[in-house]
Amino acid sequence: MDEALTSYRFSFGPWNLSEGADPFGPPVREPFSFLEKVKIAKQLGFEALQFHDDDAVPDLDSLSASEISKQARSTKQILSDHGLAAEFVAPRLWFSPHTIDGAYTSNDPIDRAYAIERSIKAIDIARELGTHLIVLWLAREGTYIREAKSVPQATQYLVDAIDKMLEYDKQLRILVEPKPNEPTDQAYIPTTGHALALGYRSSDPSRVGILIETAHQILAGLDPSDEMGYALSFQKLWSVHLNDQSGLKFDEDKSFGEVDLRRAFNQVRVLEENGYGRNGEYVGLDVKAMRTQRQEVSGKHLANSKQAFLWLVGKVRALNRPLQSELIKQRDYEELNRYIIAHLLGVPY
Ligand code: XUL
Ligand code: MN
Repeated sequence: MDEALTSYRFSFGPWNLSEGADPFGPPVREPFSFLEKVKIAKQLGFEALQFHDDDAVPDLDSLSASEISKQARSTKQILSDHGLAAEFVAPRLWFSPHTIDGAYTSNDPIDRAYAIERSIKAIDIARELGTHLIVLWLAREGTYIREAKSVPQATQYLVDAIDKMLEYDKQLRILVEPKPNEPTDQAYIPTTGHALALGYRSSDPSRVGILIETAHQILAGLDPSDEMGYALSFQKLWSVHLNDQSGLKFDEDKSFGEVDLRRAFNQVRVLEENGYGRNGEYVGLDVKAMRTQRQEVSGKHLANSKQAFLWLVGKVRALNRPLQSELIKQRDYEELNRYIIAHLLGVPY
């Protein structure tokens, strides 16, 4: 590989190695221990893991500050022993009874205080794991019915929460992961544009960026590569959750490229053309193993997604750029279309 070209580093979250439970049925596989997950990550050539705060420190709500740091240090030790880094920590603000009606935007001040406290704990954990990145997937910040909350008020609560985190740790960088719905009917920060604007309302916009997940963009009726390009133009694309999604339904988290190879190609193209990864950004995955996979082959969605990404990097690098430019100049997009299809299929053009 050319030295000047990006060589990508990959990450995923331990929740991506799961037991196959869905809302209609129980687990169908034995769980892997955290250590086993770390070994799988290493064996598949990943360089970092992503964390929910309680992936790193289970049951953290029942632990003291010193117990939390002790457990976080022991998680960090396992990572270091296997040559893995922690990419980010995301406070899990959607499990506790305090987050039933939202976390930062709950109507109950006690719940809002819990959300901030929990986020501060996530920051402490991130520090122990050696990362300055916090991801906010704002799972329950929205409403089931419009009349239940005030949007300007909720937006202010979100800005205030971000400001408190930025104030607590001066090295912290926050990545907002937008998603339009699920579990809420309508989320308050559904798109890249909303997330970006929220960051610019904060006390330090230079420390608020975006994580874009493929499936979330599709659920919002948007094109993932265009959204990535938009965030890149603001230098705000600090992580990605690559996966795939078949139409407008629940968040499927399918393997990258599984549904629409050309859509996957364009995501890789926009990342590659804009130097994604050169400032240390990881190519993150958020993919779910099919419920039908047996446990011993339930890591293949990770291997396949990474492989698909790398194959598509090859396709992007092998694009006939002079031909592309010429067809753009002639405005012959039908011919460009034909060339791209031939290129992706690997048939003579
Ligand atoms: C939810 C989702 C989360 C975040 C991390 O749809 O994508 O896994 O990526 O909390
Ligand atoms: Mn995600």
